[in-house]
Amino acid sequence: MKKFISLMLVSAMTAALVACGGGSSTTQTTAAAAPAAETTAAAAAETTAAAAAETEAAAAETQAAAPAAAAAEYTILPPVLTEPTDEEPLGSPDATVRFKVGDTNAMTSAYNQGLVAFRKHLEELSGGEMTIDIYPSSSLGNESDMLDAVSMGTQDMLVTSTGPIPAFAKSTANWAVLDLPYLFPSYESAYAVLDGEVGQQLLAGFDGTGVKALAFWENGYRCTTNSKKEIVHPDDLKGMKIRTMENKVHMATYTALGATPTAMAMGEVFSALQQGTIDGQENPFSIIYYGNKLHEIQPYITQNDVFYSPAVLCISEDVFNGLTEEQQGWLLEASELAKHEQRAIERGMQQMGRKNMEAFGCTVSDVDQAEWIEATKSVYDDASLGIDADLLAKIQAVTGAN
Ligand code: EAX
Repeated sequence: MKKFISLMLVSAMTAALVACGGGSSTTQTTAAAAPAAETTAAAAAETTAAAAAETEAAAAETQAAAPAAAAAEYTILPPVLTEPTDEEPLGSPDATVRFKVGDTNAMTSAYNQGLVAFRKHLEELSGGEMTIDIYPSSSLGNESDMLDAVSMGTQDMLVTSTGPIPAFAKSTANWAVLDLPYLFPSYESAYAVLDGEVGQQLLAGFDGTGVKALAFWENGYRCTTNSKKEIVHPDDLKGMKIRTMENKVHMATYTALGATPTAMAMGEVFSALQQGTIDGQENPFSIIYYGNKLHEIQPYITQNDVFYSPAVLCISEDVFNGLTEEQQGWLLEASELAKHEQRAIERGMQQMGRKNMEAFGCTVSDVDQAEWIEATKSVYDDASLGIDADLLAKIQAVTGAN
């Protein structure tokens, strides 16, 4: 069964690659100030081929709108529009070098489908010597505890959102810039920044902390859900208790929007929503629907895309340094290869998640984004958040946004 499932995933990816143009992926070398074409076109994208055509159209638009600033080279695979399966958490029993990887979402989530792709590459590259065992659904703890455990070497690896990173170490405090609302106007602009110089600078901030940050994966565009009423305008959030990550910038953003933010680890969110101690929360559809089934108790979902949320694949520095150079090479290569696939899986889940939640009977609302950008602008000037102005300027030079 496990073989069959991984074969399905591989063939979906191969189909996606072929649809994108003769087996090669699309590589962009320009910055993207384009609108979030994939989000608006989500409803129309029925097939991988259609999605590939859209990606190309978006790329053409991107080229036309590219600002002069230097941007990274990035690869974008078309979204994977195949429903995820419940994968086997444990890697091949024959592997002799195996790492425990923790995260906060179910096996059907974008993080774990990405980890399955990573594991496939790692097992193949190492000739079966290396693998990972996945510990999903907060089974090793919440993100900030896992980050600490990886830094102390008591846990090998994790995939985490940026949530706990600014507070993790002095040298990672500048990651707060990535949590700003409406920072990345499109997936392409996020990839151009994160796969470029700025991304490298941020990943290097982990050096010496006990954690090695391997690559930027994707959590996705975060949207608000609640149990009370339809939300279309920021004003509709007035007085609502919304769970955010334990992250100062996200909390300040929800305060600016008029809500009462309550910081909480993901593992506690479902029961807090169920008990009514909070009215709502915010996350990408891949997590709301596939990762944590929050739609079952949150009938109102607003596609307001407040934050583009990156994820990071991390390994303990001690564990990494204990590997041979060849093993380190396989690990790095697998994490880069899986990065593009994981992002494609996540983008597919954002599209499919919306449709599935509509079919489930949820009210899924769109917004006038300009209104939300205006309502959250003050967060950029909040001196208490410690946003690195130089880094912000570098990001905006690539995205073309301000
Ligand atoms: O990293 O806590 C959150 O809302 C995160 O998006 C989730 O745990 C995945």
